[in-house]
Amino acid sequence: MKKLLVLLMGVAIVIAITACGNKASKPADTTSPAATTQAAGGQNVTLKATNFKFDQTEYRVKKGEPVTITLDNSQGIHGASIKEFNVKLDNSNKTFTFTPDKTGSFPITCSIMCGSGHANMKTTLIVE
Ligand SMILES: [Cu+2]
Repeated sequence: MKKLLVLLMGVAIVIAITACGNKASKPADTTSPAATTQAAGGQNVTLKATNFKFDQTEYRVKKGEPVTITLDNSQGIHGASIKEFNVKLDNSNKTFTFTPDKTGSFPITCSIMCGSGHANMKTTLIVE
């Protein structure tokens, strides 16, 4: 009888180890989509707009890597335009992704007549 018990326990241990092995392989599967997302992440620029300026005097990005640019109107209603890269953002089109193919300084201007400070509402995109 004792021998049978030992045998059953042995089988139980083998099953337990096998079950654990299956569990251990699952987290490895779930990490792979996250790694893919990171690789495709690229560069993110957020233009935070208030009356009547953007939150930074310049925004730096790298040439040849995708840039996702987002307009965040935290005060007033503004637009953002970068003519060189055909970027036009406003409240109905807040995000745009492009890949800068040249280096330099490119003006970012407000594209909506937002009020008295509109003409001075400018900043710069610097591509390095
Ligand atoms: Cu404006």
